[in-house]
Amino acid sequence: MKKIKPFDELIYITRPLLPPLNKVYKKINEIWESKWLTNFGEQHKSFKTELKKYLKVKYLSLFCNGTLALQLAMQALELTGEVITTPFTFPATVNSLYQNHLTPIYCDINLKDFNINADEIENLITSNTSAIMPVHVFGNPCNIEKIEKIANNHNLKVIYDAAHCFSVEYKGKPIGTFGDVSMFSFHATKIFHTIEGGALTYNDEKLKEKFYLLKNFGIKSEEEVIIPGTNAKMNEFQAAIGLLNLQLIDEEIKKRKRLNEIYKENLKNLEGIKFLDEKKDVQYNYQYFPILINEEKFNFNRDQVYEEMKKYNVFTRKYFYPLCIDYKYYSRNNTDNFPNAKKIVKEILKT
Ligand code: T4K
Repeated sequence: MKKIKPFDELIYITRPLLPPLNKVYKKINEIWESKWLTNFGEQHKSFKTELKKYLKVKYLSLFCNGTLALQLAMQALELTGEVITTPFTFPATVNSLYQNHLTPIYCDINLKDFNINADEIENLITSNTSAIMPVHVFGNPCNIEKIEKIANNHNLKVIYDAAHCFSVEYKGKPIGTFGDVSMFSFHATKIFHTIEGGALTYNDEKLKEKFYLLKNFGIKSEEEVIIPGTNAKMNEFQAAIGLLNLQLIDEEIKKRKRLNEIYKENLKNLEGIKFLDEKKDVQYNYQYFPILINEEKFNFNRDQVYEEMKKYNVFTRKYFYPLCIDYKYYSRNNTDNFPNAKKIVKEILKT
């Protein structure tokens, strides 16, 4: 058998999209000239306009990161009591509920796309439930129709954690147009980024002012502070990187689509390795390529593959392990209620 040499360069799960340095210098120069570094300057204004067009959404507000955006979305929608969400996600989703003194009620995921199992949501609704917060895990849209129907029937709000979903479309509609609010993360590890950053998209104009106040200390004017907001503004440098990366994103998605095809072609006949099927009515962004490793069939378990790949300088991740097993804010609930999530966190490997 041919011996494989370790890669000379370290291969990480993700590398940030980097615009050409000369263009970055030009942008910094513009910011310097303007002497306006943060608090809704020209870069912020242009980025917001361009991004809104790109994402094809009605309303959009920018934030310094996705986590604070999510926390403030919950405040703006005035959520109370219990929120039904998924145990299979990054800690930011669930932590945001705790930050707002809301109780997460975990609904198990389905094994097909690792998203919340919409068929189980209704059983978890009580008189204390105020919202559903699904996550479109790894850029795969949830069962949107069913979730919206349940929300309408029970008068619940829906906040989608769309952190992985930049530019994704479902049945020809932009993903950010569903639910009451969707949150996008623009962290450096995301396919589209502003170093750190995030956005909320929504259809209700009334939320626009609320988001502005919540991220800007609640200041309405020089002489009026009307709510106890925080500081979650996107600064000019973040917005400038966003503008530059918007010029690169379509090419990047094409590149990742091609890589996805190459992975699939090479892994398709390996027994014990499974990857996600593409849904016909989704336009993906190909940000991640998660695989499931079935130890019995593959002869090695996920952790062994993870360690072995490190020897070749390939650094995969076990997202979202060990969250719903070890993280006390999950296990405090009865973890027997989400067997599928517990199974997937032991088999998943992201490249
Ligand atoms: N909801 C969901 C479902 C999310 O996945 C996230 C974030 C959020 C909410 C919250 O959004 P933000 O507040 O972050 O906007 C990373 C990211 O920090 C996090 O944003 C992301 N999800 C999560 C899935 O991944 P870590 O702890 O795994 O990142 P880290 O530092 O280990 O980086 C991963 C790899 O990327 C490294 O091995 C090397 C490479 N890397 C990383 C950075 C930061 C680079 O090559 N360059 C870099 O600058 O969380």
